[in-house]
Amino acid sequence: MSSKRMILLMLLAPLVLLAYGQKPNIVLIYVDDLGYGDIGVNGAIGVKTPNVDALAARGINFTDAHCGASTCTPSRYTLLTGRYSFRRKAGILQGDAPLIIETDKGTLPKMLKEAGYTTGVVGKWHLGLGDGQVDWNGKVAPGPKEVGFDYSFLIPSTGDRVPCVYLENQQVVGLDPKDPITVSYRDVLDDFPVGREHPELLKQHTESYHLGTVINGYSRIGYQSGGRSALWVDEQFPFVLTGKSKAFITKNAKKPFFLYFSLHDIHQPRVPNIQFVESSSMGPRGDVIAQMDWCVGQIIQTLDSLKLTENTMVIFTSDNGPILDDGYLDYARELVGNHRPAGPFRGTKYSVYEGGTRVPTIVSWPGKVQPGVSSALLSQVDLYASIGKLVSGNVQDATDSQDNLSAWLGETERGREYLLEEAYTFGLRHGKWKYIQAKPSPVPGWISEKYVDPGFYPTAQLFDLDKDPYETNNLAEKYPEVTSRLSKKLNELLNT
Ligand code: NG6
Ligand code: CA
Repeated sequence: MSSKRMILLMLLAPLVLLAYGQKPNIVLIYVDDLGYGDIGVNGAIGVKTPNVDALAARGINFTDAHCGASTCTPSRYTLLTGRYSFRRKAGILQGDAPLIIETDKGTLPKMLKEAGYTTGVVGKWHLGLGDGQVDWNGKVAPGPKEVGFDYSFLIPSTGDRVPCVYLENQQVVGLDPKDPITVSYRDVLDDFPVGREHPELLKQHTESYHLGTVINGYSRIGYQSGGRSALWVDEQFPFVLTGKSKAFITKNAKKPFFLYFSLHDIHQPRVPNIQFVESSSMGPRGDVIAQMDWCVGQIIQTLDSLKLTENTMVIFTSDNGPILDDGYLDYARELVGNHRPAGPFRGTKYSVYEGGTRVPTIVSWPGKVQPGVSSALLSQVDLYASIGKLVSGNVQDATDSQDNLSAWLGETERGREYLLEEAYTFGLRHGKWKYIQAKPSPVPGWISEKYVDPGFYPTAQLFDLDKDPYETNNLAEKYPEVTSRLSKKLNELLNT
């Protein structure tokens, strides 16, 4: 080809893209522990969420969409890999655990990167870092970069676990090399006070599991020494994380980007900034829902002001169902009133009942998606293959991920035929049926202390969700064929 023709083609390429629709930006807002009923559009009573409600008004509100599992690490593993977490035996990770995502396999961010996207993650990670022994004083790898993110700004594990520092592009932010960081989940490090010995220092008391290192008045799981100049201040999370997300969007406004904004809220310790204290009638848990809503509003405003709204797909959802008492004494149970965190559903975080995984899910893309409500049966495991379809990406190793793009875009209400619900036992959805496998073992102590019902039962459970959305009437014996058919199907799935 002559060089003149080549230059002409290069000049025309952007025009062709414009005519056929540019690749949309994708912003995934991932809230922590937000229940189905915790947002206004789904019936929240104790708190207002005007920004989330506005997002729902200009998008689709899904009433039967699920995260991969009823806890954080497994859900996030499934979201980013398109693979069920049982395959990886993924459980809730401690803050010094190695990276759980296989670096030699395909992931959602890697696929998007290959398709021309700039990819970024801001906020809670909780997928492990490093390959065994992490040295927090150097480059911490493997991590987000090796999973496919060009940029990362992280809470490395959870807000209630050490280390209590941010990592930007896999290096601790603001670390003084003269005060190096050590982390242990076994040995008591007493550089900082420890909650077990110094309850008088705590802003919120906790059960025994969270009585490790005290930082900023909150004791955490695990022990940390050093890193004084790098410590986070929990009350600043909404501003720091939203600020980094806004900066990422602004910096990449002119090319397609994927932002995975993984909020700390509404996980514990629930520590609203003073600006949000008493903004709900439910104490700290309601106040951090309002705080989360503010963060969402900031992202939407940023997209609007950069004129990106029409060409940005915003997905708003959560990593697992709600929990009132997860350890810290913040009176969430006492102050909840008539508000129902899981909406009309039974179960919570840690539970196999619907409340464990049926989470708020909104997709907004004003240039493409018609506003409405959809009851399509959807799982976050499918986002990898579905987004892959949208961007004509090279989807790899997404063993369990199905292309359900039409349902995610509201073009059909036909979603999954079968849907796996992972918790401390397994559930399978098919049409109106919900099957839960028998789990005769006793509920572990740390779960039973939390007033949650994980769904353990000595025999199989079967519910007709059309008639009984709250899963009260076990029909397993009444419909033995359905029970055995779904039991067989679930076993097949768990063994392939
Ligand atoms: C549990 C913690 C809980 C919370 C959870 C992680 C105990 C007894 N409980 O192990 O407090 O931190 O892990 O939550 O240690 S999640 O949303 O990240 O899955
Ligand atoms: Ca969570």
